[in-house]
Amino acid sequence: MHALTMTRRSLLALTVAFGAFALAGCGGGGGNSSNASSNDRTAGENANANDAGSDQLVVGFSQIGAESAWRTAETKSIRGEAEERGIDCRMADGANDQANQIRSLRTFISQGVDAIILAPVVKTGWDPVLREIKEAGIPVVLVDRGIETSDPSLYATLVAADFVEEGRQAAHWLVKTTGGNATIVELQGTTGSDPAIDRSRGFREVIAQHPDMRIIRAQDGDFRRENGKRILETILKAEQPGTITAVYAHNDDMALGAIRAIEEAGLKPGVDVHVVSIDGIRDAIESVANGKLGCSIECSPLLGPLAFDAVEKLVKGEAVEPRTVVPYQVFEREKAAAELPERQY
Ligand code: GZL
Repeated sequence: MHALTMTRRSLLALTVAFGAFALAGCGGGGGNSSNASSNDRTAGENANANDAGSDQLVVGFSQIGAESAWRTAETKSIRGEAEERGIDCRMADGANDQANQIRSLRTFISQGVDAIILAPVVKTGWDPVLREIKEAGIPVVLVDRGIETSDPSLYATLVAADFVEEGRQAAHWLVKTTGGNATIVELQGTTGSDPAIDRSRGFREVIAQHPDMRIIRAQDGDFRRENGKRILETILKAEQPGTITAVYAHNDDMALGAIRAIEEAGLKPGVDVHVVSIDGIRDAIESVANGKLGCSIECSPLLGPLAFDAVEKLVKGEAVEPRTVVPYQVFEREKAAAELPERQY
């Protein structure tokens, strides 16, 4: 175990012990209540990351929420990997609210965790709490989404896909499929989030070279399937029949919701309206294989191994790469059909 961690944790253990004694003297209860769920400890034991003598790594994981199948797969990967490695991973579900995530990060500081994994719901507003984490000497690994910061030293590394490239790939497929002529609805991810900003940017960069590719509606669906359906229903009712010929969704969940709306409007997805999205979740691969979803650009959620490789290096004081770009693949019909039997998520 890293010497720094031992010192910090022992010091914290002593402080908590003294504090509890003092509180008990005042009739208070000691310990920190925390909304960070832990695999095997009660709130009272959460007062500090670990007994001073234990050498089990304790990692605080601030997860965005559970808005999509992709998110569920990511959570499973990170928790599963911690289990594999015998790491006490305490996940706090942010319910897609940055204020919740910031509160959980402060709980992790008070618990004296050895490292923090953060999936930041939006790009901005993290510097103050990241400075507090840095002052506490706790390394931070960003997964899945990046942030804007005035001080890049506030986190050690970012493990995420290249969202701009994903947007470009989606546009290339749509240009190829429609011959460069489409009237497009864009279903956007959470406003202010790294993937929503960059998937929009990459897509627009490519279609700007094709004057007959026009985005006539763009709306935030928060990466949720029910929103994709609701937004498309409204737009199909508002526009003249045949106006909308393509949908670009920032994730598969919204695309699959949109496909439901297209069919309920009596239209044929893949014929009347071409749909392209990003993630590569199993439901989407199935939909591509049966010709409803046209293409899904994979953005792997299986980030657990990479995240904990970085954590284990950092707690030993070893250097890590500042950025790991998670590779993608493009699933069109034939490749999707071949992939289905093996699909992990
Ligand atoms: C991408 C991730 C996005 C997925 C969505 O790394 O942040 O959030 O594309 C998820 O499905 O909700």
